[in-house]
Amino acid sequence: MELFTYFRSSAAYRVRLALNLKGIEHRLTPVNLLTGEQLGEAYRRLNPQGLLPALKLDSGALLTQSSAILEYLETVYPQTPLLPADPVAAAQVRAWANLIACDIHPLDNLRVLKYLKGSLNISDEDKTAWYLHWIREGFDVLEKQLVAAPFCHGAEVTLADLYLIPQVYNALRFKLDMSAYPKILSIWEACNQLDAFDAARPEKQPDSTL
Ligand SMILES: N[C@@H](CCC(=O)N[C@@H](CS)C(=O)NCC(=O)O)C(=O)O
Repeated sequence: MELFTYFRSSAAYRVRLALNLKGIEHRLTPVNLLTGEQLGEAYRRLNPQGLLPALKLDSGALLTQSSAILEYLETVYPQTPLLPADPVAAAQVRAWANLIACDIHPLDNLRVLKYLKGSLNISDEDKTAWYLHWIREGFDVLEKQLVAAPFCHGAEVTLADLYLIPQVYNALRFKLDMSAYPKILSIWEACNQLDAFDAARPEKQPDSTL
C-alpha cells in the first residue's frame, strides 16, 4: 500500500505509526504541505478534500481521514491490536484519541492558521497563542486522565498513543511549556523508545530534508 504523507503532518504520523506497529509493508509518497501541493490538481484528484493522509490500497481503493484509515487497519490487520479487548477500556482509549483528533487538532490545522492570519489578519503572536491555547485545553484534561504506565492506557500501546505522540511533537515544536504535563512527557519518552515510533518520527522521514 501507499501512504500519502508529509513529515510534519500529525494525521499522517498517526497512520505511519499504525503501519509500523502492525508491520504492514508500505511505501511513502510525500505531498508537500508547505508548498501547497495538497491543494494542487494532482492530489485533489485523489482526495478532493486536499488533506493528508490518504492511503492507497493494493486494490487501488483510496482511503482518507486518519481515523477511518486506522479503523480499516485495525480491522484487516488485527496483529498488534490497538484497542483493549474490554469494551469500556476501548471506549476510554477512543475518547482520548477523539479529544485530540476532534477537540485539539482541527483548531490548529494549517488551513485554520492560514485563515486566521491571511483573512482575519491576526498577528504571529496571536496565532501562536491560539495554537498553544487549544493544546493546553486538551493536555490539561489528558494529564489528569492518562494512566502513563508507561503508555496512555497502561502496559500496552493503544490508539491513544498514536494520537498523543504527534500532538506532543507539535506542542514541542511550538515550544509549549510542558512542565505541567509530566505524565504526557513520560509517555512521549516511553513511546519513542520503541522502533515503530522512532521510525515514524518527522525528522526520520525521507521528505524532512526536501
Ligand atoms: N480529520 C482529518 C484531518 C486531516 C488534516 O487536517 N491534515 C492536515 C495535516 S495534519 C492537512 O493535510 N492540512 C493541509 C491544510 O490545512 O491545507 C484526518 O484525521 O485525516
